[in-house]
Amino acid sequence: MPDVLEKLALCIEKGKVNANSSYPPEMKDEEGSDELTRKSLKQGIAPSEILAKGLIAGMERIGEKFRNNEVFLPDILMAAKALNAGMEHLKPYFKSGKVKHKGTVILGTVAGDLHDIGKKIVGMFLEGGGWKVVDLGVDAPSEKFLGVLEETPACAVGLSALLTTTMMNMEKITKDIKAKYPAVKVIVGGAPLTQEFASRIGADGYSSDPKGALDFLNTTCFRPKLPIKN
Ligand code: B1M
Repeated sequence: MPDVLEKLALCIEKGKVNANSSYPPEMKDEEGSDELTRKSLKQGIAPSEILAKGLIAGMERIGEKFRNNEVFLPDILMAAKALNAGMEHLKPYFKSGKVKHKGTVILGTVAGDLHDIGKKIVGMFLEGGGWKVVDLGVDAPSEKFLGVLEETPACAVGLSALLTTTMMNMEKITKDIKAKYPAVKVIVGGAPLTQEFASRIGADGYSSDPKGALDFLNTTCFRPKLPIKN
């Protein structure tokens, strides 16, 4: 793996945002995720590789430490800040802007849940794949999804949850959407979910990763207009 990606993953793990940030003290004056993401792009490393091997790899490491009680919430927040700084540089590469929108998808982290890093990454992939994404942010209840659907016709809704407690809220949201908008497809995802859970709550699709969510939309919701032959 390129050295710069290893350093980038370390910056995420340690919560080092940029060269000016004094946190963490042991990395004072060193480059942070801001500079290293730019450097990786300059070196010609693919944005998807920077995302997977730098940004997400670092977040997985700190997540593992959190699970083992080796770090605490403020450390996780700094890691999330560092990851967001890097993601800002990758966004333009995922939003190609050249493709005509295939349709609209509404995306949100469900009620009670404040985790949005994974959902933002899914959003970036979908935009890069030609979909218009309306991101409702975090802690979104049924009413928020229904309110937006009323104003913005969308072919699909993507729900994200990272907590075993909040994934339970997906069932009500899915049922409420299906009751009012039966044609709208609902796809769910997030670390604690499974295909079995998704099927049980009545979702149309499940994916453990952004690529799967894009594939679902492309195969289930996208109807390319065929040229009319005379
Ligand atoms: Co929290 N947290 N957290 N946390 N946090 C987890 C999820 C946890 C597993 C940590 C642990 O114990 N090891 C644990 C959940 C345990 C459980 O329920 N089983 C946990 C906990 C307990 C909590 C709190 C309750 C802690 C507390 O207060 N005591 C609290 C809850 C707050 C709340 O939501 N109400 C809390 C808070 C936070 C922070 C705010 C500090 C921060 C979130 C910051 C933010 O998002 N802006 C945070 C973080 C960062 C994490 C970990 C460390 C990392 C999550 C992450 O961003 N991963 C996480 C531990 C871990 O995952 N290792 C943890 C990187 C991201 C790229 O992956 O989000 O999985 P992920 O997204 C992936 C896939 O899941 C998928 O694609 C994404 C990209 O690859 N995907 C979809 C996601 N959504 C999708 C939707 C799709 C398709 C695919 O279709 C629509």
